[in-house]
Amino acid sequence: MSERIAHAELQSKVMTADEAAQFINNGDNVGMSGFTGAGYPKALPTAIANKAKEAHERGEEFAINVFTGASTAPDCDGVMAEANAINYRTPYNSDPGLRGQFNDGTARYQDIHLSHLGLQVEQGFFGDFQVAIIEAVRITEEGHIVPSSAVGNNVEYINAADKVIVEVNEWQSLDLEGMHDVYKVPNLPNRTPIPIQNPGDRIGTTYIPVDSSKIVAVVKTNAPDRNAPFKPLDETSKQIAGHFLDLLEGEVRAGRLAYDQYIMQSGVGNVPNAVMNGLLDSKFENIQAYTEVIQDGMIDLIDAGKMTVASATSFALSPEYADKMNDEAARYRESIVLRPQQISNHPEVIRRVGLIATNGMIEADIYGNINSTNVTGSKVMNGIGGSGDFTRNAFISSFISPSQAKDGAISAIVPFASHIDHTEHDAMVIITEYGYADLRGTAPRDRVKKMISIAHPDYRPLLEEYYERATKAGNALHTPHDLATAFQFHTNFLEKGDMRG
Ligand code: 0RQ
Repeated sequence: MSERIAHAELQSKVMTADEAAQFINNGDNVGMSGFTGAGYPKALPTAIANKAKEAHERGEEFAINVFTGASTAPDCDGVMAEANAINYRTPYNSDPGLRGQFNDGTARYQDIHLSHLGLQVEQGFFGDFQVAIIEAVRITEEGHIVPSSAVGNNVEYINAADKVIVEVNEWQSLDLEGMHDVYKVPNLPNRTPIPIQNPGDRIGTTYIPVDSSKIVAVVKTNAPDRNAPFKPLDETSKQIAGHFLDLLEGEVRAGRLAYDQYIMQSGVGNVPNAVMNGLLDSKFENIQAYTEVIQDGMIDLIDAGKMTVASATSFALSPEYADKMNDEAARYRESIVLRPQQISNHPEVIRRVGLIATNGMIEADIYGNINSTNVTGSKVMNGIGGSGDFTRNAFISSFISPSQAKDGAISAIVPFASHIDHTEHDAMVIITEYGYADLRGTAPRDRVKKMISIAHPDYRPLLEEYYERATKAGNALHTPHDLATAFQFHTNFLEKGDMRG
C-alpha cells in the first residue's frame, strides 16, 4: 500500500470510512468523483448513508447536496438515496431509487450540461463546497492525486472544497497512471484557447495537483466499479447500426469524410455499442474518438487496430472488459486519454476537431426537436449528460433510437416533443431501424415526410393525420401545429397506457 499512499504525512491520515464521515455535515455541498459507474467513491457513500439514518432516527435533519461527474452506482447514489441522505443532486443520475425521489419530489435534481458544471462550481453558482470525496489510484510522493477510472469534475471539486477525502482503491490498476491528462482552463477573465488540435493530444499532467494540507482523510478500499454487462446485440440495434454506417458512407460519397477521417462521439448504451460493432467490419480505418465515455465497443475497435486513439473522461465497461482494462492498462494508455469533463466535452475543442456525434433519445418530433430526458414531458429519466455539449457543436449530430418502446405502446416519433433538450436547430440526422431522416438543408415542413418514414408503421397514419390537421388549421405554416392535439400521443399514453389511444 505504501506505493499507493507515497506521501509520508498522509499515511497518518488513513482512517475508516465511518471516521472520515465525521467531516460531512447536514446541508454540505459535497463534490464526488464518479462518472457512468466508474471512479466513484466506494466506501464514504455508505458511511454517509449510515450517518443520515442515525440522525433521522434521532429526529434530526441530515441531507447533503451531491455533485459528481455523472451517474454513479447502487453503492453510491443508491445507498444515499435509500437513506434519504440527498437533498439536491446534479448534474446527471441513472439510479432508479434516486430517480423515483426526483419524480415524487422528495429530492431535488438539476440536470446540467456536463461541460458546464465545473465552470459553474468555479464561479461560485452553488456557494461554498465543504468537502470533496475523490477516488484515486494512488497519492504521489508530493501528495498529488492520480485519479482512477474517471476524471469527471475532480479538479474543480478539489479546488473548491475546504476539505478533501481521498479513497485509494486497490482494485484500480496502478497502470492507469499515465492515462490521465489533467488540464485546467484558467478562470475568467483570463481564459486562453485549449491547445488540443487532435483527439489524442496531451496538454496537462498525469495527476491532479493538490494542496496536500487540504486532505483530511485517506480511506483504503478494494472494490470494483459498477460495471453493467451490455445486452446481446438484437436485430433492431443491428439495423440502426447499419443505417448509421450508410450515413457515414454517404458522407464519404459527398466528399465530406474519408475512410480514415472519422472522429467519433458516442453516447452510452446498447445501440451505440452495436454501432461500434458494425464499424469493426466497415471500411473505416484509423478512427479516433473525442467522446466522454469509453465502452466495450471502443476497446474492440482499438484491439482490432481500427481505432487509433480515444479521448474521454471515464470508462463504462462491462465486468469482463473492466478486468481486461485493469490487466492491460499499460498497453491501453498508449491509445486512451482520460481528461477532466470540462475538456472532454468542451464546445471549443468539439467544434475544432469536427466530430460526428451520436446519442440516444427518448423521442423526436416531426420537425426534429429531441427529448432526451423527460418521459411524457414530466418524468425525468436520466439527464441530458453530454448530449447537448456534443450535439450543438458537432460537425454532424445524429440521434439513434428504436422506433418504439414498451412493446409498441410508445412511439419514438411524435407530433410535438413533450420536452425539448435539443432543438430543431441542433439535431441533423435521426436514425431508427427504419432508416435515417437527414434534416440538413431542410425547412420544417420538408422534414415531416422524412420523419414519418422512420416511425414505426403502426404510427405512420396517426402522424400523417396529425400533420393534415396541423396544416388545415393553417394559421402559422412555418412549423404547422394543431395545438389542441399536439400532445395527443402523450395524453393517450397517460390515460390509456398506449400512444395509439
Ligand atoms: O426502459 O429498460 O425500462 O424498458 O428508456 O431505452 O431503448 O434501451 O435506449 O439505453 O440508449 O436509453 C434516452 C434514456 C435512451 C438514454 C435514453 C425507455 C426504454 C428503456 C432505455 P426499460 P433504450 P438507451 C452520453 C450522452 C440522455 C443522455 C445522453 C439517455 C429505457 O440514451 O439517457 O445522451 N440519454 N448522454 O423503454 C418512455 C419513451 C422511451 C422510453 C425509451 N419515448 N418513453 N420510455 N424509453 N424511449 C452519456 C452520458 O452523458 C453519461
